[in-house]
Amino acid sequence: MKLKALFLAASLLAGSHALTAQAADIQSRLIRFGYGLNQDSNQGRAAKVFADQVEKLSGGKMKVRAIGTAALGSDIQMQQALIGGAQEMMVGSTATLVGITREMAIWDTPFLFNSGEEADQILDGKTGTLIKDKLQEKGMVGLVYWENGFRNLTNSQKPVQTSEDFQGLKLRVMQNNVFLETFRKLGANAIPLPFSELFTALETKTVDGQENPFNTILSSKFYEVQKYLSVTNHVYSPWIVTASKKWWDGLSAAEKDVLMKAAEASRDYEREDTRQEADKALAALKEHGMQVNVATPENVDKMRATIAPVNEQIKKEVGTEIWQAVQDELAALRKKGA
Ligand code: KDG
Repeated sequence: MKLKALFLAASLLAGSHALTAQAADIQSRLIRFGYGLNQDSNQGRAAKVFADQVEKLSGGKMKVRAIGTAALGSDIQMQQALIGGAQEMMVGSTATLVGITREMAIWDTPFLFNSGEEADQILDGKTGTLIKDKLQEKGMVGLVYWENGFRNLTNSQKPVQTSEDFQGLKLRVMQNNVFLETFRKLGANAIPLPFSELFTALETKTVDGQENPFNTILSSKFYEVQKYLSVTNHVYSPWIVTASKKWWDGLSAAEKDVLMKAAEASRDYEREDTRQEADKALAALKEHGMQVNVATPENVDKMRATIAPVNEQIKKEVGTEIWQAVQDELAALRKKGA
């Protein structure tokens, strides 16, 4: 009994020394964390969880100012601010990162994932981590992936039931060649725009439509300027939480540990929160008057066939090794029945 009590006292003492030491390695810091959606969105809620976790784990020394609605700039502008060291952190689309790390284009592959759970396994697995870590070569540090979600089409002109219905539709896409090519192949007039300009472009009919997960369509109130919603689930979009490498390299091991633990907690919260909201968002969009049609399996198959050549473009962009690694990891998962 005495040995156990001694052991317990020693470990508590060691633990408190570790905390004291760690606290000594943690400086008072203010971290600007930029994002593009509004604070009531799934992205905004998770940014607050990240901020709260950082403050808690650092004993109040590290404070995160989460700044939404692209107030610090578009995804691409914030990426440049991180690389230059003018901003500490952000969360944004992997799709807009392909100009910095071309391997991120693998996540733009239409119909790559069948479920969020599958996506989690691949993104958090060997190849997802390898691609995330490639950001460091370009001045950014990838911490964790969040879920943006499965993307669906909205427009103000007509229900889109078949591939033919895309003809002539002025469709906003993210600033990314794969999305541009995918919707051009479907016959749409694809127009790349930053997310921050999207609502106005829809409102002024500069574009007829756009594609985003139900969560974003709801939180950004696109239902106010879009009548038709076509459920296509044509691609699963990740977000990724990143830091400026210039800033990150100046942090102590203890400070990096705080940020990583907070990022992982925010990832787990965000995925759960996003999925719960997505289930309810479709019903909410109908209540807001959107006319919803679900693409039939035959029409999805026709879409897949029409855009299949895009896969060759992605394979060239990311390299055969990464392309095949993701295909093999998915096959192994599906064999296990993930
Ligand atoms: O900051 C907004 C981005 O997170 C962006 O990815 C949202 O999916 C999006 C889009 O369509 O731009």
